[in-house]
Amino acid sequence: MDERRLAGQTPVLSGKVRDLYEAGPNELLFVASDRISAFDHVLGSTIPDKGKVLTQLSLFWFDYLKNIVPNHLISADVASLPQIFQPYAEQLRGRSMLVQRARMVPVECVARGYLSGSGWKDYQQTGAVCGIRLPIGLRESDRLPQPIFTPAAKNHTGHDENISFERVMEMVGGSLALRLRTQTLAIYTAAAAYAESKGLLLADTKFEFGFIPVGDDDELLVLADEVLTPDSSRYWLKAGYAPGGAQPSFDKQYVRDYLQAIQWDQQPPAPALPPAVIQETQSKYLQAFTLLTGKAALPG
Ligand code: Q0Q
Repeated sequence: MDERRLAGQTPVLSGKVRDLYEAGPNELLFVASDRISAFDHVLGSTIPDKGKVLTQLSLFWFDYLKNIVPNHLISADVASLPQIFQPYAEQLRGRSMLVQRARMVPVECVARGYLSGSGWKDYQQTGAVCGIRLPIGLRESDRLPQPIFTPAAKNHTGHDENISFERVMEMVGGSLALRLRTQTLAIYTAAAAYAESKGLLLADTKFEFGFIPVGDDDELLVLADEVLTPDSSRYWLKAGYAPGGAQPSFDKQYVRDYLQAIQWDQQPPAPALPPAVIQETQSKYLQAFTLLTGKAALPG
């Protein structure tokens, strides 16, 4: 699907590369586009099948993790979508999920197994990440002694800001804060071990949780949003892992290298990508899909 959204339908929520549509009183339609963002900007080119790969990876991980944490997925079969979406079936096939509407927890639940990105920046400045003190002398991309919970929340400008566990407790209460940390680390640990067995290091990842109603007066905490995709996670090729500096992004390195080569000033409008970079990037997404799922091709 190109950068267009569903013609005639207005998303109830739109992100840079994904959209949410109303699909009923308790349902939403989560659609992953082929748009790609880099340095916080949506680029001028789409990557064919990117949205399908990311959706199929979420579906894979929801199933892999089903004994660890429930999730918001209802169905990924376009035939089961409400009638209003049937005219878009071909546009939605493979890149959409009908999900249960949840009362979202306003905390980005990030788990880190390695020191990278904002975690590396915070460590360089304070020796800690989200208030968690780390051993002295760690290098960029070093594996951490154990995975850490490093939550974030939207600040007043709408950007994610790392926050402490104490702040999470203030925001959602102590009991839920503990549940979020425990669940986040349990999911990360299981996913990272699986990914490493397939040759990929899961450096860090961001989960979103929400509550869905159960019966008349109960709620269930579920894993929502997309899960363990290259857009919500940092994946590195284990074979090339070399701490002491930034690692190549498994999926976006070609894009980043190109944008650096043309000396883009990171101001809009974001440039388009040359065909070779598009093809290489598409290939990397498909490679991630095959490595993790064992499937040679996307479903038809
Ligand atoms: C929900 N988002 C993310 C988002 C823009 C996705 C709200 N099951 C749910 C979900 C989900 N997933 C959400 N709300 C209620 N129930 C997901 C951040 C934002 C486009 C797509 N925001």
